[in-house]
Amino acid sequence: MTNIPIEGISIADHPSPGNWKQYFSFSTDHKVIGIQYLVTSFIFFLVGGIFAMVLRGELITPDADLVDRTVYNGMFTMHGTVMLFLWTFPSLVGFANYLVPLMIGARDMAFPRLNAVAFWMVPVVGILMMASFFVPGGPAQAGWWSYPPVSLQNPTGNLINGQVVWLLAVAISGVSSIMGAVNFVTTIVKMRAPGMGFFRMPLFVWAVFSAQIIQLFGLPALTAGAVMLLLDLTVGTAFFDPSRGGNPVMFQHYFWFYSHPAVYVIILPIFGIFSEIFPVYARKPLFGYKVVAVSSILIAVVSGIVWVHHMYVSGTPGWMRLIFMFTTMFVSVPTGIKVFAWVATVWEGKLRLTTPMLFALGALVMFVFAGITGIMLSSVPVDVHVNNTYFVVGHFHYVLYGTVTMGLYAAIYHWFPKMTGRMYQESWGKLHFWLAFIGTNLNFLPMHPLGLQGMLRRVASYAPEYQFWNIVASLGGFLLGMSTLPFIFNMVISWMQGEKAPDNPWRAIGLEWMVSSPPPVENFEEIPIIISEPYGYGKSEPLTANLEHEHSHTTLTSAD
Ligand code: HEM
Ligand SMILES: [Cu+2]
Repeated sequence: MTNIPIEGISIADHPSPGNWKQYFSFSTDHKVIGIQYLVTSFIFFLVGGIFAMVLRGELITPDADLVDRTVYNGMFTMHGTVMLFLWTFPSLVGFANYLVPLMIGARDMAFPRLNAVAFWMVPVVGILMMASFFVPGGPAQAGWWSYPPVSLQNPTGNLINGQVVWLLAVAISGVSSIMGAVNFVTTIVKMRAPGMGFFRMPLFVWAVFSAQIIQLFGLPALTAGAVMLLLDLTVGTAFFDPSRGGNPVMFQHYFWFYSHPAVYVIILPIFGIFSEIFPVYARKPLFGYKVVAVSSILIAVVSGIVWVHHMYVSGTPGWMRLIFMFTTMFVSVPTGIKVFAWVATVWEGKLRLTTPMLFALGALVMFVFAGITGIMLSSVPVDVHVNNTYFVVGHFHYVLYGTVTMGLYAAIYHWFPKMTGRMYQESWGKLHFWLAFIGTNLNFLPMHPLGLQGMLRRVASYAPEYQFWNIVASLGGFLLGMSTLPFIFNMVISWMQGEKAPDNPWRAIGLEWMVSSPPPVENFEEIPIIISEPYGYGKSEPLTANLEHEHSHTTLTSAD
């Protein structure tokens, strides 16, 4: 047995899998940390969801009658913040943690302790965010992007106020993400098993790699912007305060220089999940593997030069708007290539419409829709018209719910047997899918006509003619809220007493499916030697030279 030393960890650090107490400990096992991220972020997803229910409750009627306007402002700010910083980012980091070492044939991440520290900062961020409800004046109210001068207002005059707490939390979350990025990039570059060249890496690993490179280059800008805003608020500097000679538009540059690429930090791993899931349930190799791999990197690079599309109406000169309009439209090239590759993969495949596949297909359909409205928004004349309206809210919820959250669900169901050693209930999974799919469209489709008719975002009241579509949207929102119930029920019951999962229940090809469910503490008894490309469905060569090939053989030889 080749024993590859791993910095700072020994078997003694890892309690045996299946012991629930380890999830509350400072574990350095990437699999424990992965599940810690996933469960923590899901709890915050529910919190963000409750805020969403309040928003939709308020918007059933044209008047601001359910909650006070300031409460409404706090609610949409915290809803957006929690959903982004405490649900999508950490849950994807959770999957990356769990899967990357397994998929590249490593025993753990490069820096296991750093990994654990990065994770434990997430509950700190969450608790700070929630604590902001209890400071005088309540939580931040300036929207998830906290533009000055609104974010500099500090109506209560207290030094400790919701906006300060918000900025602190965002800065800590930034530090945690930078730690994670260093760890992922090092792990993927340095810890791949023998034979696993870059062009033999699964596409989820490519996606995480590209996404984490964005984190490394972009996060310093956001963190700097947040710290400067914090200084303006607390010690009286005037970087962004126009009344004292500061430049508020400068903040928008700091913010979007990171936060546009950040949407790719979120979406790239989802693309990676699509690329893992479609071949398994279509029983076909992924179409155009190399091109899909390279387009992840291309998306990451181009995403760095499009940020001004969020600032078309911030006094940006015409020539600059034109340049950024073209760079933005260019992102659709590598993205379109991927969509084409997935469609070609499922095309004429022998589809198995299990829950993960349903979620992945549903998410792909909604991504295509979001892509169309996205290209519309990239066009200056269209954006000038619908900027700050519900059209934008509709567009990004098709991305963030329709694609990202649905894609996350696909991943949860797909890897649930591997992570827990138990099977989930298929019928509950399908019920969950249909409720979520119908709910998403009912909730977010009406936002497009509303936006085109001129309904502004971030308002607690609106003109009566907008009421019809708002009622439909609210019904969809409540349906979405309810759709989480069969999911939670399924996960809890199945984890406790589901049927025992075999090592490879989906007859998938990949290193993670060649080890037991759940995998042993050190992942691989013997480090695998990779001898073929991933996604060899329907081909006959085995994936590794040394591990047991039984699973891959059964998959490869049976044509189904
Ligand atoms: C049941 C599910 C959801 C419902 C009903 C919902 C509803 C809403 C509504 C009504 C707004 C607009 C508030 C306003 O402008 O007045 C909003 C904003 C937002 N939502 Fe959601 N949402 C849901 C899920 C999500 C998810 C899953 C994410 C991200 C992963 C997300 C991210 C955001 C963001 C970033 C904003 C912008 C906040 C701001 O304007 O600062 N939402 N949501
Ligand atoms: Cu953008």
